Amino acid sequence: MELDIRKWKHVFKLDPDRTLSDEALEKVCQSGTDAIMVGGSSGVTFDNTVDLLSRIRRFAVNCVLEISVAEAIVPGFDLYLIPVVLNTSDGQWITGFHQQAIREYGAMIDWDTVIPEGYIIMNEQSTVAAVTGADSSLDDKDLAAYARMADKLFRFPVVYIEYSGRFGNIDLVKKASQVLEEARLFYGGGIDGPDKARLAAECADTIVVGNIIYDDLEAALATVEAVKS
Ligand code: 1GP
Repeated sequence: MELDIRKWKHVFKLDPDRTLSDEALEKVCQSGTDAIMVGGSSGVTFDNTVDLLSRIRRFAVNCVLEISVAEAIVPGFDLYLIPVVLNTSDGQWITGFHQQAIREYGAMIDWDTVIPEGYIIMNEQSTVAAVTGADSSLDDKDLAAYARMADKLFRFPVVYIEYSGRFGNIDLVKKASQVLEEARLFYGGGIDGPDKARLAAECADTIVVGNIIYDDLEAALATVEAVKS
């Protein structure tokens, strides 16, 4: 198991608020993916996060939490990914919630396990865009500027281009990827099988596969092989 995110090509994102059978979870965890990311945009609680973590821990796979609400910060994950939404004017999603969580738990945090993500939300119809008030009407230059800002100004180790629920404009993603020098590019959104997985992996370092796990498990599993072979 490689805990170095710079080596990850493929990640499955599981939503604690959705139901997955034990059999499906076993296939996801044993698929050869580099990590399971636990996270969601709504309905994430401490209890459903603990429950999912304990089920995933039956398998030898990296398991990381992408934090969306402070109440659902559960100890015991390998890493904690902290989204900082760049394309919102709502400061709560940039520093507000983060400051409150650090005020509460700052002294207890093992900072070696914390990875900030410069988050750029590109699907205006997604739950995450609605929740964070993101302005997703970005052209190629806007997106590249956010990516460069994340990389060079804030030095985020990860830039996450999030199209959650819809496959993105790969030309835009490619242009953003070209300006990155240090940061890893995570891409997520609408990957529903091996073809889109390959397309996204052509410009992103790491692809994140979510929804399709719940809709078509075999197609989801095929995305691993597509980007690893
Ligand atoms: C969502 O980026 C992930 O946060 C994956 O997106 O659910 O559309 O695969 P999908």
